[in-house]
Amino acid sequence: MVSYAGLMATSAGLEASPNELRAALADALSQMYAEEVPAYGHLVDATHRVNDSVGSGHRDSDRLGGERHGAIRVASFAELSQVARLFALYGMCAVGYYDLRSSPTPLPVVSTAFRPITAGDLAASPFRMFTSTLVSNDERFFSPELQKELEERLTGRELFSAELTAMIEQAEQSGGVGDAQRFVERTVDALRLDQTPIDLAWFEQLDAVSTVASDIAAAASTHINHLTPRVLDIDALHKLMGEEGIEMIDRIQGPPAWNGPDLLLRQTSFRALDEQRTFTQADGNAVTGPVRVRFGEVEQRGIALTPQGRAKLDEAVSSERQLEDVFTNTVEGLYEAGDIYVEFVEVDGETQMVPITYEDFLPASAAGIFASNLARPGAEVDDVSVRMGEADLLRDAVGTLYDPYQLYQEQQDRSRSQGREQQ
Ligand code: OOG
Ligand code: NI
Repeated sequence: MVSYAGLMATSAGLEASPNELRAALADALSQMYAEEVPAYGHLVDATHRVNDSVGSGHRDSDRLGGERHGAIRVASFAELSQVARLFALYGMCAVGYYDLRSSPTPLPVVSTAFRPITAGDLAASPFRMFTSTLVSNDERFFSPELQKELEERLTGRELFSAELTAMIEQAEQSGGVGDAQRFVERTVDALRLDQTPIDLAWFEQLDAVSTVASDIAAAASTHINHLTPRVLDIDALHKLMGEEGIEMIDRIQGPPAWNGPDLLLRQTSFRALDEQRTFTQADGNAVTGPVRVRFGEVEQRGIALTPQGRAKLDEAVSSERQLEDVFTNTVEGLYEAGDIYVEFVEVDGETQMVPITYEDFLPASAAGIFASNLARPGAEVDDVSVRMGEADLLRDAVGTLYDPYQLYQEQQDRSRSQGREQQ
């Protein structure tokens, strides 16, 4: 049994706000995942140690303790729309479109991230969920026979219990979720790894296409596949975890280290762990076997780049040039060059420039995100290998799909006009 201090206080009669619910969900998921994947608990502990040793001067210090993201994968756009309704009650909106089918290792999914979108809501709890949807009708991955079988097997699959579904409907009608603690618990249950036996032949058929396909579509439901705390010094964390016997992947992904402020997002992970699952064979007998579907990840978040800054970064990385060659290494210089987003904040009567933190993800493929102009339908696509039909299906499923660049730009513009009003 878990209890969430903030929610206990509000359950006396007042409805919990989406910000309170989201903070409670982040906590509850973290507790569940630490129980089920002990190395994750170790990672969170090491992250806090590194953050404490870096000190309290960081612009996001206040929110770091509870900051993390999770990831889930669903089997269809219909399932995505169920998930979107659930996350809406937690104040999480769909932001960004990532087409992972055109990445160097093509995966049969398109993704978005559910997250809070205003500075105030991010400060209250920045919890976000990277959410991928299987594109089961993409013939580059699935033969016509496999497509047919996927459709037959997945039609009618329910990700949520009847109780959670009823709570969502009730909340949408009344504007509140009622028993907040129960709502959070039922949500955690829905996102926990399901132990229903898996049809072995079906699993193997999908696994031959992609391990992502078997994880999504051979199981009875969705599950959190990793949770990622935010660390201020990922190089220190990587070293510390190695010393403490958790084998991380070798590389830190994202922009290379340089002598300027942190940009975008740098991430590293520990390998998925073997976990025993029960499979059923064609003769009805049960066998156990290992699957690798859960892992741990940690990330260091930097400043949000403008489209121009992003293009410069991608160009530097692909041509193996140092970041020092393309960027000025100060916040002021980066802003003046039009490479980053900042906020203007009044401190002791003086206007200060504070960088805006990157709240999104790095698509495995730059093509997907640059080719799609997210919030505006009918955008031109210059990469014909990326089929844009799915961007529209994803947008329809989530209701409103926000463009990350537009959100950062609006935050910057708003802070500038507020500054002017005060003068
Ligand atoms: C999601 C992978 C993406 C990240 O941090 O970039 C992600 C998945 O494996 O389902 O979480
Ligand atoms: Ni992640």
